[in-house]
Amino acid sequence: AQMERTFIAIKPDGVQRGLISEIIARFERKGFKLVAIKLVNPTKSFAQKHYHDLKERPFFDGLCDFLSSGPVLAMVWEGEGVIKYGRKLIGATDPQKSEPGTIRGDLAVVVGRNIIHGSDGPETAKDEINLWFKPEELTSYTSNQEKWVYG
Ligand code: DAT
Ligand code: MG
Repeated sequence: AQMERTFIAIKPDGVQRGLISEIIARFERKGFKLVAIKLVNPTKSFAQKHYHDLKERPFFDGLCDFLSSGPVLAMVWEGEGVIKYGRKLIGATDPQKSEPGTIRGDLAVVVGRNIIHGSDGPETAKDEINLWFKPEELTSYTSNQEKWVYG
């Protein structure tokens, strides 16, 4: 299998709404492997680093206030195609446009409170994992179900 890793975060709204287990379950049941997880309170300047690509957008300041408003569940998930398929599980940025069956489609209503973040490509996945996690916080292990998930 061509293993890759992606950064997934449950934003403060998802944590406060009690959706942690619901969201983790979707990645877990799919067959992806959790390799890092922690609950963190990002500062505003950290949020600005995370969202630096969006600094020219009108919603940037509010977005960074929001991300730094409470605990965020930061995770790294591993698996074949996990970057792209993780985005599929998450659904479109605007929950009004996310398909039913996706995390945002099923569990969120507005773009400013769309409960989850996922890296949008291999480069951002690498950068975001490095921003949120120290190397020693990332685990590496063989999951007992791998031979059944991948054959
Ligand atoms: P995504 O989170 O799907 O990768 P993005 O990277 O374009 O979407 O934007 C990051 C976050 O910024 C997004 O999850 C919610 C917020 N956002 C995006 N577009 C917005 C808008 N038009 N108004 C308010 N918030 C917005
Ligand atoms: Mg994005």
